[in-house]
Amino acid sequence: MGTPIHLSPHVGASPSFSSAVGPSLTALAVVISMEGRVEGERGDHPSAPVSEPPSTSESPRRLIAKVILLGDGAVGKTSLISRYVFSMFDPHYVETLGTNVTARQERVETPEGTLDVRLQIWDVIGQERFDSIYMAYYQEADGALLVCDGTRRETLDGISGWLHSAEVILGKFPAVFAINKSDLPPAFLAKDVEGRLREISHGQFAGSPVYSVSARTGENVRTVFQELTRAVLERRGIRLV
Ligand SMILES: Nc1nc2c(ncn2[C@@H]2O[C@H](COP(=O)(O)OP(=O)(O)OP(=O)(O)O)[C@@H](O)[C@H]2O)c(=O)[nH]1
Ligand SMILES: [Mg+2]
Repeated sequence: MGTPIHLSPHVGASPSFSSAVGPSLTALAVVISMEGRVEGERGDHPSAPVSEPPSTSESPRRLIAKVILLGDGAVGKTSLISRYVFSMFDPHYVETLGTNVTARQERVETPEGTLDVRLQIWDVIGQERFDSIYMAYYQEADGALLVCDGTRRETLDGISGWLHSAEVILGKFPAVFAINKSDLPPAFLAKDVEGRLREISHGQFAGSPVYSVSARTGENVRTVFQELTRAVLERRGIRLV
C-alpha cells in the first residue's frame, strides 16, 4: 500500500466540458497539450519548462498535468471523478459517451516553493480498446488512475489489458491503482492487485500505490488523485516537501 501524501487543503474545481468523439476531441487535445509546463501567473512565458528557477513573483507557480482514468465499464471511473471534483455521488449508472474532461487543482509544496498543479482529468467509456478514441485519449497523458471494481474479479483481469494498450502509446508512465466500491463486500483485495502487478509488463507497475476506495463514501478518493499528482511530479523530477 502506498503512503498518503499530505498536500495543502487548497483546492479549486472547474466545470466539466465534454467532447463528442471525432474532430472536436483532436482540438481538445491541442488545448490540453500545455501539460508539462509551468505557467507563472505574472510574466512567465507559458512554455517555461518546469525545471526553470522559481518565479520571483509571490504567486505560486502553476503546472498543468493530463491524467486519464482506465478500467472496465461500470467500475466507477466517472463516479470517482464526480466525487473528487464535485463532491457528488450518483447511484444511477449512466455510461460515459465520448470523452469528458474535468479539472481540479492541488497545491503542493516543493523545495522551490508552492506549486499549483491543475489536474486535467480525462474520462472515457470503459468498453472498447485500441480504437481511435483511445489513441487520442492516451496521447500525452502524464499518468493514469487504473480503476477496478472490488466486487467483480473480472475487472481485475481487465487491468492488464488497459495497461498494455496505454503502454503502446505512452511507454512507461506513472500509475496509481484504485479498487473501487470498498463500501460493498469485496471479491478480492489489494494484495491480489499487487500480485497481479508484479506479473504485468515485466513488473513495471510493481510497487505502484494500490488503494481501496469508494466513490460512494469518498474513502481514499482524494488520496488516489494526490498520489497520482505526486507520481506525475516525481516523473518530472519535482520532489514534494
Ligand atoms: N456502491 C458503490 N457503487 C458505486 C461506487 N462507484 C460507482 N458506483 C456505481 O457503479 C455504477 C457505475 O459507475 P460509473 O462511474 O458510471 O462507472 P464507469 O467506470 O464510469 O462506467 P463507463 O462509463 O461505462 O466506463 C453506477 O451505478 C455508480 O453509482 C462505489 O464506490 N460504491
Ligand atoms: Mg463513465
